[in-house]
Amino acid sequence: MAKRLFNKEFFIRSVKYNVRTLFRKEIEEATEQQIFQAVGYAVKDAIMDAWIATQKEYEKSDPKIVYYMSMEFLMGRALGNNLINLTFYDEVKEALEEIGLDLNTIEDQEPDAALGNGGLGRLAACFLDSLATLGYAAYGCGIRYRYGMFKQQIVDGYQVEVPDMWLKNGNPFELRRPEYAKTVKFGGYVRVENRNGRNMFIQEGYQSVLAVPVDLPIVGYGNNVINTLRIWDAEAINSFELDRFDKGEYEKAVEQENLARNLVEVLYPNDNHMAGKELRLKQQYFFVSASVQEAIAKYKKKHSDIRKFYEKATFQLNDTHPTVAVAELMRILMDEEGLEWDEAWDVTTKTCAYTNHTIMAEALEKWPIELFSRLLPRIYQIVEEINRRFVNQIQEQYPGNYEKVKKMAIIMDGQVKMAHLAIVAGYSVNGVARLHTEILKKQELKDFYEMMPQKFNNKTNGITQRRFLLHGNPLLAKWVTAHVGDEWITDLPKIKELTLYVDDEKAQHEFMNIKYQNKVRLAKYIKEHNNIDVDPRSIFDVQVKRLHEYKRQLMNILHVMYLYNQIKEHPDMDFYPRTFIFGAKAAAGYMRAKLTIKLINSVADVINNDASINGKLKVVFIEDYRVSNAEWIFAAADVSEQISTASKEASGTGNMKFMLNGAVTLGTMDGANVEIVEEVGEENAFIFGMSAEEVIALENQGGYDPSQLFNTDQDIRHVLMQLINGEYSPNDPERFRELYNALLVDGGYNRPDPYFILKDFRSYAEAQKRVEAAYRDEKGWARMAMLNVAHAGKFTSDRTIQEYVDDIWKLDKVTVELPE
Ligand code: 26Y
Repeated sequence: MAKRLFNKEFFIRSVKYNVRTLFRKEIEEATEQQIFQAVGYAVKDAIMDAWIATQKEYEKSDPKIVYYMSMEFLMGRALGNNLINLTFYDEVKEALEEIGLDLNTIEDQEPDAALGNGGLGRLAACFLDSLATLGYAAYGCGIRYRYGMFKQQIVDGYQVEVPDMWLKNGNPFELRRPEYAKTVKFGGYVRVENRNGRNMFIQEGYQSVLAVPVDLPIVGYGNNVINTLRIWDAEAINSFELDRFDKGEYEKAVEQENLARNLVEVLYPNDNHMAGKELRLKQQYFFVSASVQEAIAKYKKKHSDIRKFYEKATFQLNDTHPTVAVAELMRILMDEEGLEWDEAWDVTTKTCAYTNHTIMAEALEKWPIELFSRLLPRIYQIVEEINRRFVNQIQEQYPGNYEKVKKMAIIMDGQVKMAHLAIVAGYSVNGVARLHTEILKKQELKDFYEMMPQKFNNKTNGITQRRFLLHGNPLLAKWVTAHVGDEWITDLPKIKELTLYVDDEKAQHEFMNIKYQNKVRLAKYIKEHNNIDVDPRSIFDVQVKRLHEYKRQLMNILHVMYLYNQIKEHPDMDFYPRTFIFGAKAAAGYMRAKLTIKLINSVADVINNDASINGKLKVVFIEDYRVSNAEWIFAAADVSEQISTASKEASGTGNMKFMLNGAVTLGTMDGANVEIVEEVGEENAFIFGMSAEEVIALENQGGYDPSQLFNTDQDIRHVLMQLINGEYSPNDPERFRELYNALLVDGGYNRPDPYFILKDFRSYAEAQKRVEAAYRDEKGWARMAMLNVAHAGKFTSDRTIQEYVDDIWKLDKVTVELPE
C-alpha cells in the first residue's frame, strides 16, 4: 500500500494557525479541547485533497454507488482513526511531540460520535471503513442527531441517563452542504387529479421541513479514497418572518420551527425494542426521503433513462428502519418521473436490499395504519397497493390458503409490517451470521423463503481490524507486524501466519506480556473512573454489550454470586484470582435491565469490600461503555463472555473484537460464535449450554419448569434466595424480587425464565471451571489466545463487504490518484 507523504512542517504550521484563527491564542494558552479542535481541522485539511479527488474520480468513472441507509452510525472518535487510515498516525504523534503536545491526550478530548445504540450501528461504521478501504463508491445515509446515545452515569449503583451533547464544542470533521438541501413533506392529504388521461397524486395541506446534508469524511486505508457519511440535519423551510401578523401564518411558522427542531433532536436509545413512537417514523421518512431524492438527483446528472437507475445505484436497508425507502422510491419514480407502476416496481425491486439483524419479536417494526397513513398519506397509498398486489400473488400461488395471507401480508390487523415490505420489495434478504440466516429461512421467515428462496443469503458480520487492532491495541499490532508483516492491515487472513509462533516460548512470553501491559492500562482506567483496585495478574473476564435479558448478564452475575458463596464456604479452596468486568447501557425504560445493573453494582460493592477473600474476586461495572473505551477493554480481556440464549443473538460483533485481541471465547453456540469456533477449533474456546435447536424445541413446548432446578440444586437455590433475603440489599430486601420472579414465576411470554438462565447455569459454571484450569497453564493459555488472534481472519468487515459487493451490490472498484 502506497504510503502518503506527510509534511511535518506544514502540519505544525496548520495546527498553530488554527489555534490562532479559531481561538485567538498561541498553543501554550489554548485549552486541551481547543488543541483538539485545531488538530482536527488540520487533519480535515489534510484529507481535503483526497476527498475532492475521490469525488472527481466518481464523477469521471461513474461507478455504481451503494447507499447504506441506516438510522444508526456508531462512529466513535474520528481523529485517531483518520490518522491511522491516512497512514500518518506515528508521524503526527511525533510532530505534535515536537511542539509539546501528546496525541493520546488530544484524542481523549474528542467526544464519541455515538449516533447508534450498539451492534447494528457499529456494524454500519465498520462497513463504511471497509468500503472506503476496498475502493468502492459508497454513501452512508443517516441522521445528524443533536444528541446521540445518552451518557451513562452510575449513581448509587443505578444507571442515570445524561444527555450526550457531542456537538457542544463543534465538530471539526463535518462539512455542511446547504446547497444540496432537500424538502421533505409530512401529513396533509392526497388529491387525485386527472391530467391528460393520467392520474396525478398531489399532496396538499402538508407540513414541510428542509433536510440539510452534513458530510463526514470516511478515510480509506492508505489508498486516497475518501467516501462520505451524509447525515441530514433539519431546518425550518421559512424561518420566522416577524412581519407575519396573520395568526394562521404565524402558527404555521412556529409549527415548522418545532418540527425541524424535534425531528433530529435525539437518537432513540432502544435497542431491539420497538416503541412505536410517531416521531421515530418521522425521523425515518425524513432521512430516507432526503437520501432517495439525492440519489436520484445524482443519477440524473449523468443519465437520462430513469428506468436504468438500478444499474448505478443500490440501497442497502440496515434493518427495517429505513424501509419507507421502498415506497419513497416508488413515489418519486411515478409521481415525479412519470413512470407507470410496473416500470417503477421493476426499478425499485432491483434497487432495494434488506438486512435482518434480529429474530426477537419485540424488535420487529409494525406501525399502526392510523399513524402511518396520517403522517405519510401518499406513501401509505403506495404501500397499500404493493400489499394488494402481493396478496393477489399469494392467493394465486396458494389458492384457498388464507392462513398464508394472514401470515405474510404487509398490512394486516391494522398494522403495516415493515419487514414484510422490505422482503417483498427487495432483491436480497440477508441474515448476519450463518446460524441466524438458517433460522430466518427455517422459522421466522419460512413462508417468505418458500415463496422467494432466491432472495435469501447470508453475510456473516465482520469488524474493522484498523480500529480494533491497529488503533485500539498498538502494542499487539506492532508485535503482529513484526512477526507476519503488515499486510494484515488490509488483508486480515494473513494474520494466520502467527500459527507458526504459537509454540514458540519467546513469542508466547512477548504475547502475554503485551496482554499484561494492556491489562495495566485498563486497571489504571478502572482506578481513575471507579476507584477500584484490580490486579492485572488476575483473569480479566469481560462482558461488554447492551444490557438485554437475552444476552444474560444476569446469568453472569448470578455465577459471580455463586463463586463468592463457594469462596466464603471454603476459604482454603484453590481459586485463581478473577476480575469480572461488565459494561452495558440499558434502554432508559427497560426496568429489568436497569435492575440488573443495580444488582451487578451491589454485588460488586459487597465483594470488592470483603477483605476476607484476599482480593481473589473483583467485580467492576465500567460506566458509560462506548466505542472509545471499548477499544481499551478488548485489548485487555482474557475471557470474552458471549453467553446469549442460543438462537437469540443474530451474530454479535464484540465476540470478533475480543478474538482479534487475543481473548478466548466463553460462549454458547449462538450467532457468529458458531463460526468463531469453527475457525479456531472447539479446543480453543469454552462452549457450553443448550443449542439453538434445543432452545427452539423447548420454546415450542411452552418452556420448562425451573422450580425443579430450584428444589434440587442447592447452589442455584442459594443464589436465588440471596435475591430476596437482602444479602445484597440489606436496607431493601425486596429490591431484587423482580429478578427472582422473572426466573421462577413469570419472566414474560407467560413463563418463568424465558431465556433459560437457570437451565444453562450448571453448564456455564462448569465451563468457567475449565477456563480457570486452562488459565493456570500459562503456556497453554498463551497458545490458545494466540490461536484466536491467528484465526480471526474471517471476521474482518473487508471480507463481509467483499461478499456484499460480489453477491448483492455488484459494484466496480475505483482507484484514486492524487494530483501532484
Ligand atoms: C426497532 C428499533 C427499536 C430497533 C433499534 C435498534 C431495533 C433494533 C435495534 C438494534 C439492533 C441491533 O443492534 N442488532 C444487533 O445487530 C448486530 C449487527 O448485525 C448483531 O451482531 C447483533 O447480534 C444484533 O443484536
